[in-house]
Amino acid sequence: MRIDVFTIFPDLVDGFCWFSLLGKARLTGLVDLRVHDLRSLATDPHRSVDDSPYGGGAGMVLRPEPVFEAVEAAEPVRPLLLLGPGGVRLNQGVAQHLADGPGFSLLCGRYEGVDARVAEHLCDGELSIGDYVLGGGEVAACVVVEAVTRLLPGVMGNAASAGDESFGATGLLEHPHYTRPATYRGHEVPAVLRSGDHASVARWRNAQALLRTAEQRPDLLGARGGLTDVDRRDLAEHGLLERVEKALAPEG
Ligand code: JCQ
Repeated sequence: MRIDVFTIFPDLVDGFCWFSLLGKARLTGLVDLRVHDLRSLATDPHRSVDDSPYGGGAGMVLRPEPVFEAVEAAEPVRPLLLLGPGGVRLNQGVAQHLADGPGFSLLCGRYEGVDARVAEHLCDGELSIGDYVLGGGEVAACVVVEAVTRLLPGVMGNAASAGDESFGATGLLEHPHYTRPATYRGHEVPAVLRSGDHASVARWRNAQALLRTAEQRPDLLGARGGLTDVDRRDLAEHGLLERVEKALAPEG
């Protein structure tokens, strides 16, 4: 997959994206990530990329020329998405949609905003990572690149991991995880996980995932269509059915 990122802080995005499994995926060629400096084609002595807003007001606006010229020179893979709080909200479905395609590009906004002609006449859409304002789109770009690339076949170490987890096939939060030691500061790992009974472990994990989701993110269970007969069975086996139904009741 090819990804192009346009930013005035290329080292920040490129550096982050060399770490961990994403860095490995770049080394093996699974991910062709190209980070472009918006200043590289600015020709004026100060290589400025911003200017004051027409109509007045505080702050600066990212100028159209360096952005159009950097993008046209790179011929990035489309869609080109402008990162900013006004965009389509990133979630696991959006990440999967991007992972299913041949690639995409990201433009990192900065200052008080980006000249509106960039969004209207250069970009193909806008993408947000949440309802808060950042100083610039660079951290948001790292979030999008990581969320998408880890879904690519071969990027994660274990092929099953990506589908097993929160918001994967189940649409639930994950069950709790434990590792050694079996007792830490008096807190024990649940006995079922050490029983070697894989079917029991699977039913316990489903019950725990349902409990966590019902109590912390009941909206996710609603979106999934509520409890199935199997869910009710697994919860009842562990004495959790009433607690989960209470958490899902209209009053919460
Ligand atoms: C991304 N949620 C918040 C900052 C202006 C497009 O114009 C701007 C973009 C930014 C950076 O992005 C965010 C953001 N998702 O703040 C200012």
